Amino acid sequence: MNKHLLETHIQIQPLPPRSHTFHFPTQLQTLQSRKSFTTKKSSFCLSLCNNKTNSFFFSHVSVVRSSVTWGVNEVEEDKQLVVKKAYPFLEIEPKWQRYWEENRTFRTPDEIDTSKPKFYVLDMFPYPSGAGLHVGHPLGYTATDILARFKRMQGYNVLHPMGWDAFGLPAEQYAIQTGTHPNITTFRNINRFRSQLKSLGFSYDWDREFSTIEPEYYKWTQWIFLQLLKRGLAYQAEVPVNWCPALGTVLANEEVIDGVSERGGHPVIRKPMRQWMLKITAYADRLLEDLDDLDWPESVKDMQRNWIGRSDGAEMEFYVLDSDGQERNIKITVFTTRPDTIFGATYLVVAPEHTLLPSLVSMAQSKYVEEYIDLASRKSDLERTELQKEKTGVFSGCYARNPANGEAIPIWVADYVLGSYGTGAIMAVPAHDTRDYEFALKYDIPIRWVVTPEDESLTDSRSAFPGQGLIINSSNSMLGLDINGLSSKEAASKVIEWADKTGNGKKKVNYKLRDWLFARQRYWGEPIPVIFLDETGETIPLPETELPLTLPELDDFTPTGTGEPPLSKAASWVKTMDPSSGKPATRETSTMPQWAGSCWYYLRFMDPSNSKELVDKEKERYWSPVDVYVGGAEHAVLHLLYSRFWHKVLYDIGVVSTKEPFQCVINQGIILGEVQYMAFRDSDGNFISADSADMLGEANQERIPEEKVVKSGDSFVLKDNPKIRLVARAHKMSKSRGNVVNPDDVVSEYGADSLRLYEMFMGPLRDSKTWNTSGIEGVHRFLGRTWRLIAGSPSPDGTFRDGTVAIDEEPTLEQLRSLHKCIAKVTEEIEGTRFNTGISAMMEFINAAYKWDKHPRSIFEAFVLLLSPYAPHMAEELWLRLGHSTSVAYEPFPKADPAYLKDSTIVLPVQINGKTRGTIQVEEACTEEDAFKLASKDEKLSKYLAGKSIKKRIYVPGKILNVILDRENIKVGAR
Ligand code: ANZ
Repeated sequence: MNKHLLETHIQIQPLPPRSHTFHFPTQLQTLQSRKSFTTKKSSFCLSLCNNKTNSFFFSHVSVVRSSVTWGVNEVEEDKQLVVKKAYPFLEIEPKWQRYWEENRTFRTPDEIDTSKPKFYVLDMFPYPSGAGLHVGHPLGYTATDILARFKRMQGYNVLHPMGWDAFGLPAEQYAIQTGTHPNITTFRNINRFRSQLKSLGFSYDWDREFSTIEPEYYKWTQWIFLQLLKRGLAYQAEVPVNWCPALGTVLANEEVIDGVSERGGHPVIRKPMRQWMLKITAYADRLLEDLDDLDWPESVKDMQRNWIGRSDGAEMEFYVLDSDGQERNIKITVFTTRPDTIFGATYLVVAPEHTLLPSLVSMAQSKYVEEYIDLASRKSDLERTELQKEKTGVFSGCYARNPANGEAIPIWVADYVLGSYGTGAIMAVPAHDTRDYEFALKYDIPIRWVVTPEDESLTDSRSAFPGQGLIINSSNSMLGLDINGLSSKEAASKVIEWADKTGNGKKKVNYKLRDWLFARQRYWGEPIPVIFLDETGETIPLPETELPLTLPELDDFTPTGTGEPPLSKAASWVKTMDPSSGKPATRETSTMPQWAGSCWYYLRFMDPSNSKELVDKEKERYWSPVDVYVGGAEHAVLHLLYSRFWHKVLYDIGVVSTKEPFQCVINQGIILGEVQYMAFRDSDGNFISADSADMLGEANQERIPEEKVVKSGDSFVLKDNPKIRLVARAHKMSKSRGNVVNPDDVVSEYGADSLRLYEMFMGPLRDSKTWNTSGIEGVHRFLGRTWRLIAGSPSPDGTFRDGTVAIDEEPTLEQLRSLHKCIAKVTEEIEGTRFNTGISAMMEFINAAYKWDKHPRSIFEAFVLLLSPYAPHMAEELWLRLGHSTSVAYEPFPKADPAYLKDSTIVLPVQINGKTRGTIQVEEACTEEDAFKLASKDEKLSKYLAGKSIKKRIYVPGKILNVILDRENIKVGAR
């Protein structure tokens, strides 16, 4: 069991005139392991723990004259839990969650006043895994919740929904292992996720909740597929897949690790299979161009740009030669981004899967080429293109003619050229491409320099020069091509122009982006709404009226062994009939990939129960686009690119009104586990400093508990021996490291408001941060202080009374200033999604307010509203206690009054009988009476005023105070 901490609030009456030191009984200590505590304050707060019993307790202190006595009551864990917390969150949090649920406080009605502005704030909806929520989830969810609550209070119509991305591999794998139907597992997990989210007080409109596995939802996913099919954007092709012969199944990329199956470690090969593809490449340019106007992290935009990978270059034709050196009727088209280097092309390479290869290979070389092709089929594209990997290849036995200089150059087969990119063939220019250079050296192929750097000093014949420069050795008068002396750029244009004219090639734009492989040989996914006529094999899309095509019940999810998807086992479902002709037909048995359901869910939230349309047009026009979309950086490419693609198709067919789905995307950072401190020991078992331990292996490391560590300058050292430096490291939370923090535990120990506040206070939303338990204790203490300041201290038995300590009195200028500064800062920081600094502003306010004698209600009311997006449970309870009967959710968010934001103390000149005798520092809006009082107290001015009778005061606020004394006084003064 963890050592339990208790924060206890202590009030001392009467106010101690001087500081007191409290010595704790031996078994108690403060959080900082202090044995005593000194304070001048009349009330304070301590976090204490009992080292011996590890039990909870609460304590009270009383000051009798100058002696202090401690009373310590140890209590059992369960009985007094509520009493012992900084404030009664265990009572108020479930109470308000119930209230919100019963009153459907956060429901966004279907029919809304569309004259009001809208705000659509969305979380990337989770896959409900068996592990439940981890503390990383609430990071983004709290941020969006603060925005949602803030905007509601500012009068926006807010759409803040939640749902489940529920198809996917883990549920199916679990089904294979245990026989539990994925439906059961998925719903169980969803229920757990939902109740966890509710326990954190997120203001989702739960009436709009859905999951992607509901037929009412995937009906429309299937409908979109049919639209894609209609427009030629869905097609079938033979595509290589990861085939594992031993498991008899196709594997997803993530199930293949280093060429073997993750499960069982069996070899995996690439095997062509008939697959559904989506033509995302048709949208490559629009996906690229429209990125510019989005308010997304630049890094994400760049990742998308690289993924789309537009390359401007040319396709060049190389005629294949027969053994006599005569041109055959076959040409190899290569893609190059450097047409300026064509005179340096000393060989060609075709990918092992190039379709022309069989017609090129000479008899003598065919055996080697076949072996090589077999070897290459076992490697992934990534392995093949890794720069560090040694290049391999075989000679095809055949030559081609370089169109620029007429030379016969050898054709090689090498796997560093991919069949899936460009034309699957390259002109190799070893002098100017590092891969080609390495290959040419290895196989003794000529290297010809055709570009020189403009800066001659960069010339180095021991490596390739891949840069741009001035062209040399590049002229052929017979063919009419001379590019010598031109810059690379000019030369490239000239070569393209020449090639176009002579039929040797043309300009070409290529994309890295591939069409999207849209079929999975899996059970737990959306069925693809297509049938094949038994007679002719013709592909027939299901009529839209037949949707949804529901997933059949299946008890056996194991692979078929033939590569056929598990759905082929549902014989009565598979055998069907073409609804229009009545002819026997067979259903498609592959399902859609997990990405499908998450491609368009944000649209469905706008109109979740529409059975006639995917989304009602008017609703879509009002709510689109999503204003803020928050989620993990791991979705920077695929999910965001796929949904942008679908969105653009839906735009083209008039279903949506905006070109882009998500105006602003924010990636929340990762939460790493608590920092771990490692010490090193030498071979004799003695501690050695971390700087001298580089050469030691893991075996000599030892984890040191935090309490034995102190900070010294920039490093951490052993408390007992500061010469020993330690290594401090934070790791990703993982079960195997045992550093996973479960949000449920945090909620039961500190409350949801503390968790929410802590996750926002840890640091900027977008940064990665480390978990730190004392950090959560810090924000929990802040909430406790806030509570006591407004609701009052607990009675000696630890219970809190109803109501508040606020009084109905006009606030002072100082109080208004503190409040409005806080309002301005909190507002600005929420708008800038800098939630951590917003919290600091609230902490400063509470610190200032602790010094006040009186606590006007109006000040606290405004503060509670400011706090409410962050700590909504506490805010609701305090709002109620401040005398309100409705939720804070739709109360107007306080507005900062600029009048209180200026630092408005001024230096006011004071005249006595028209002569300036000194100055006083006053508030700009200071009254005449206050200014006069200050002047009378001023050391210099009091000499002129003390004991004098005043005839008149002339006060111009902000300008001057003139005091006219009685004549009598003048005489006296003159004497
Ligand atoms: C000749 C050349 C000379 C090239 C030179 C580069 C430098 P990106 O920017 O990625 O589009 N290439 C073309 N198709 C390929 C394939 N299927 N597999 C592997 N490499 C391929 O790069 C295009 C360049 O990559 C092309 O330009 C080609 O090599 C190579 F000094 O052609 B280059």
